[in-house]
Amino acid sequence: MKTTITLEVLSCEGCARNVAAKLLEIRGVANVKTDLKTKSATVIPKAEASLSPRQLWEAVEKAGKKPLKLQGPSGTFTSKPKM
Ligand SMILES: [Cu+2]
Repeated sequence: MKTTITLEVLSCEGCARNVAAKLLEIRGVANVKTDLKTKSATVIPKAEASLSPRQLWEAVEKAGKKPLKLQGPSGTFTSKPKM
């Protein structure tokens, strides 16, 4: 199941690429799609992989962006998930 992360700001392709690259570094992530219009990144896991929402949230922060909301199989979060 995919996870969608909405960011405070995502205004150019360079930043979108940077966010996608950080998310792709996480083990178990198969693909990442970004959308400047909705300021979001959608993470598709590899089959059977269950991703840590906290790790995804932190990857966005490492790319210098602020996540506002994360929605995925483990729930909906509006602050950094604990796990
Ligand atoms: Cu940018």
